[in-house]
Amino acid sequence: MTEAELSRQRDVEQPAPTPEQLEFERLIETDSRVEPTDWMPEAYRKTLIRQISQHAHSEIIGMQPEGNWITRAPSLKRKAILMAKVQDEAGHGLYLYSAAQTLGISRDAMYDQLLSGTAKYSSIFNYTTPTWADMGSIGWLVDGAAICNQVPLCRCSYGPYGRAMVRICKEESFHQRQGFEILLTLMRGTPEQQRMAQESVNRWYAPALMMFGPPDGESPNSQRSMAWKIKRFSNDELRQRFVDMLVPQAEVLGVTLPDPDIRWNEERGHYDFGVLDWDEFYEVLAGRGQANTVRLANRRAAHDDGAWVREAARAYAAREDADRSTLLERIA
Ligand code: FAQ
Repeated sequence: MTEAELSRQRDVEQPAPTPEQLEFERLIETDSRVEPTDWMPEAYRKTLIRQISQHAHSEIIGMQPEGNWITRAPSLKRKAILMAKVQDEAGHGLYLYSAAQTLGISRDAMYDQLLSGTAKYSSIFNYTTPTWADMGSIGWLVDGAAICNQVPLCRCSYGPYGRAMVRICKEESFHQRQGFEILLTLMRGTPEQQRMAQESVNRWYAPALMMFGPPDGESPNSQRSMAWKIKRFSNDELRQRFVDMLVPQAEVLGVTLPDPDIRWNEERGHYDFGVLDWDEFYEVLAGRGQANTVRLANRRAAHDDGAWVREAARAYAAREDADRSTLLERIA
């Protein structure tokens, strides 16, 4: 159902649409981009701010599980690769905060929401990373899920978000391959390394599937976001796509996906898979995951430690402004 049809269904008494509303509906229906200067319904703006800021926070908090391994990576080369990956996640967070700012929210307001614990970020980053193999699982499964979810977002109806996603997806593909390669190396190694890889995949598989969000029947935002072409596929459709992608890759790796119900369904043309433990998902969202407290505490400490950088940047910008004004006065 299109957004125009949804609105008409909600209220048949609605006044005739304004020219701005009609133009917005045309942009959505013709798969064109809505840009920051275009008129947009308040609910569309709010949905985008919600999704983009949550996404940005996820990238920033998502630096921590891997940041934990930079000093302990098994070689200089592995350290350099991991450091570059974590820096990429920081960059993704910054593009996304910038995209959200075009909708009229300040970066400080978004930081406040994150630091005060009122904002959501992806459930997956509340799981701990006790072994080196977890760097492989994050790349293969977490970045893999992120790609499945985010490639369709490159076609998001809101221009700045869609464009940010193009670059992000290119980098995520590289991240997924580096994770796959870590696991492949371990699976070609000693029995102990193989066990480490399998044990890690056992822990990350189900949480990675939960990254796509609750089942469609429990997803309050999906229908609206799909009508507005923010989301192009439902949570369950993307989860299915991800499982279909994982099964052959797991065979190449030689790992077993920890779900005895996975089997090819000829009729559907997809792999069937078992029911996930959604109680665990809602527990993590409620702040009771393995690492929610430590993730937020670390973020707050990093924010406080960075106060002098923000102060220096403000002083520098003020001096540049003053120099520019003096120059303009001289020219005038
Ligand atoms: N975790 O109605 P829906 C990455 C919330 S980036 C926490 O289905 P929607 C890169 C949802 O917000 C990973 N909360 O919601 C990386 C909503 O709450 P609200 C992040 C979740 O928006 C890799 C409520 O549940 N990616 O991995 C989750 O239509 C490695 C109801 O849900 C994105 O953010 C969850 N998993 O669909 C970085 C992609 N799922 O706001 C470092 C963009 C749902 O009403 C290392 N976002 N919720 O209070 C999206 O595609 C969508 O927002 C969904 C959720 C699919 C996440």
